[in-house]
Amino acid sequence: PAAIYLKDYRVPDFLIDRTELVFDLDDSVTVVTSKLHMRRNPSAGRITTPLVLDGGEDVKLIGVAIDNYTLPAEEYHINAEHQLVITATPDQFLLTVETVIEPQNNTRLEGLYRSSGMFCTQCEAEGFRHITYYLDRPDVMSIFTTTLIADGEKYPTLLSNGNEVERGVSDEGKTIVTWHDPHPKPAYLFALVAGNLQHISDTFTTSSGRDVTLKIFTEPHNIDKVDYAMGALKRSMKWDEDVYGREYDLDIFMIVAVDDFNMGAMENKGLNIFNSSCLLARPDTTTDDAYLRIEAIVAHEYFHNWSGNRVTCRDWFQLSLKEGFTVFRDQSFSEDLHSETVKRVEDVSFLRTAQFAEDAGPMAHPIRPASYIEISNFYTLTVYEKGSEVVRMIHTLLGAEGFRKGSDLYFSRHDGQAVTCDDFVKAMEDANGVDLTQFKRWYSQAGTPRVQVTDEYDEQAQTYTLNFSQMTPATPGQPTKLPVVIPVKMGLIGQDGSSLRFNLAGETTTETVITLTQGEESVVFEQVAERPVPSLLRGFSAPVKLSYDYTTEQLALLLAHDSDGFNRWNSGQQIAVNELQALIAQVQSGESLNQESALVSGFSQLLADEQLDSAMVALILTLPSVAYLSELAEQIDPQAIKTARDHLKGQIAKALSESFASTYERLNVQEAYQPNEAQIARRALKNVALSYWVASGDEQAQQALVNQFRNADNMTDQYAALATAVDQDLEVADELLASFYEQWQQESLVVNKWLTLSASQTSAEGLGRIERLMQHPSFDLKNPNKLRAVFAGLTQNVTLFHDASGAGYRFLADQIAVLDKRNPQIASRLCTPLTRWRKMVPSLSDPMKSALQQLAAGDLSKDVYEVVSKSLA
Ligand code: HT7
Ligand code: ZN
Repeated sequence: PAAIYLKDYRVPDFLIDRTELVFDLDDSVTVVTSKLHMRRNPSAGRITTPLVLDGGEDVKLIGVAIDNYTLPAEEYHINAEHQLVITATPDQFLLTVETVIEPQNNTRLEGLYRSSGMFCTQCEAEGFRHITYYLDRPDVMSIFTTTLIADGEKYPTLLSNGNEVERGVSDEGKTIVTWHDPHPKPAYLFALVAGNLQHISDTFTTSSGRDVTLKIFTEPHNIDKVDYAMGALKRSMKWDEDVYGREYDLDIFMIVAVDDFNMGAMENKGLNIFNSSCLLARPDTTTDDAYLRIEAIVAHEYFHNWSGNRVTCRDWFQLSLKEGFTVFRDQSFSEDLHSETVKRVEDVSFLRTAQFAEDAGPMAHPIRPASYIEISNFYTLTVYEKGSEVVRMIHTLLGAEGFRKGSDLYFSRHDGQAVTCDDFVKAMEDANGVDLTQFKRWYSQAGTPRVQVTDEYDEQAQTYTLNFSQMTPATPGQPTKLPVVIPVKMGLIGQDGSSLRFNLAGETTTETVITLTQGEESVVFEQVAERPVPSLLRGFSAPVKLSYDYTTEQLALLLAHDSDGFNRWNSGQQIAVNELQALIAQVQSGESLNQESALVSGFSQLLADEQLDSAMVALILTLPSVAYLSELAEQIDPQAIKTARDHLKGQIAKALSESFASTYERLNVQEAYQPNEAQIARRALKNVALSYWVASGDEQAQQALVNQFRNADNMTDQYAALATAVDQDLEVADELLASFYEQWQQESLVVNKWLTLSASQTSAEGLGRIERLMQHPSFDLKNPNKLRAVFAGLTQNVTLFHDASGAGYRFLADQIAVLDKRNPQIASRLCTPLTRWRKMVPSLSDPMKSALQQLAAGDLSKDVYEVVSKSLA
């Protein structure tokens, strides 16, 4: 398959002013009649090109007409890329195209498909072409009118974008509903839903006093799980008005939950479609983490109404324009509504674990990639999470007010347009009178920059100098890199833990942002009263790997006293990383393992202080994950990492067993479940304490765990108990897993948790266990959530997946090959663990590479081909 390049972008030859679609939905075939009001694009400057409309192998063409003239076969053809080519057209015309599709046989879940008896769509990025022939590119924006015709008894709910404008009954007694969306949009934002759904309704009055109807639809059995999402939607609408001055622009906003969905959710104009796992919530079936995630995703999709829909992308290389910006907006929303530091720690942990790994692997790409084979492969952590960090750095450099001036200008200047990342940065520059030319390297350079810091203190002169050097390692296709702009937010800490004052550029302060631009540079701080400990990269002000040679004592000082909450947490993590890396080396060389940990005294103080924020304490007590330690490793040895981590946890647990027990008892209070700040924090610390207490080997802890599992009235506590039993391989784990399934077998989303834990359990059955789970009645190959559940469990299962024989890797490769025939997007995402083969220890690297080679030898989709071939290159 051929690559597509950003440099080859050309404006479209034709425009579609209006799109009128009629869907005759039926269980056997769906007939789509499309009327496109088209004209040549005056800015294309080409007057004789043929009209080429995108299509798919699954679309059957019935007929084509231009104005009232039905085209004979010799005046059009379908080419090898499934495009409809019409040789000659007038400059302005009405194109009518009739096609037939079979949504019930659509297993790719792109275009129009059926999920649990309902019709739904997923058109981003290039799904619309699987519905009908179209100019399926984001810079072709059109006004859509959509008519749905269906059996009203089977499909009483018939939805599309915009406002409902007409309703009637056909001669055959079918229901006919017409929707009109007045806002021009690209086809990727088109949506329809037809089903037998229930909904809840609410209203939101916008800041200018307009009432908007809000509706959330689900299958009837889930209607008791949508209230939380409705609250989240209203909070999001208010926040976007308050913080960005953005009002909603239609009379109705709808959300629909579907079970089979390739990603989390989709921001279709006025009709968001959600994976039910990202929308449905009830205390007994949903964990605290999931509540917060649901709120963030509802917000994310809602925020796209401006950052993505009103102002959209010119082409798919600009994906981060809408995704990076919208992730930044949803992260800021959650920071504002909850604890800013906790949210930042969680987001940074995720970035450093998963995005840094992507940036160091064979699929590394800039947030604005220069080429792709399959765009679905570029909905990545780099485009989303690193993209958000890049927008956050602009926010840091300009300040909140300057950033708001920039976003106001961006939205007003480009409303109704399809634009580029350069346009976004230009609006920020113009609104603030700044030059971000060098900053834009973040958009074109892949890889995670490394920043080395050394220092000198001159006691006589009371000056303190920080020396910075930066370099970005080579990534595929980018052997050399230029220095980037790195905002380093920082302060200086005195030996007693106080924030030291200093003078920089004539200003006396305790905190500043240094903006690095060179390969090497130094900054001199004056009037520094004593040798400080630097607190660097506060709030993780840039997505870089910063290193400074801290002693354990200095890290402990920062952990106890830094005024920046993020850096307090980070210092604790750094102590743990240092100890774990030493332990990993000991495991690998067969030495006996360290029995001392500097964390014991720090953790003991944290547990003793009941005034501290429990959520922060829970985060600090959580040791770096196996995945994060793998990212940091030169060569990944998963078993050694796990052994080291289990050892350190056990050591801390034994030393502080009583403190963990009393913390657990103190926080184990009976209360009516609420997903609020205070309760979430309390449960987080309680469950971390439980997991350490159990790891200490105290039998009472096991009893407490079983009691919590059996008596919990909420999923957070029940799941935490079960996960700890499985993680620590307790004898009771099998019994608890069986009872969990028994209790929740009717709740598909809870069964997914059971599938993941079951697949992650160490057991003598080996891969037979995974095969058995895939044969289980609750498993469904069509459902991406079930696939993700089982494969997440397998790949976290260090013993099983990383077995030295390579059987785990081969098993995954075999499953990907089978799945690729049904759903290439999901198959391609499952390849990620295998792409790391170059970083594994030699004994695992070879079998992992062989599994990839075995996959490469098969007949692959574009999606899987791109990932596998780039990984082996
Ligand atoms: N903008 C949405 C992306 C999306 C998607 C992309 C490819 C295949 C399936 C998909 N479903 C949703 C989601 C978002 O970022 O808001
Ligand atoms: Zn998004």
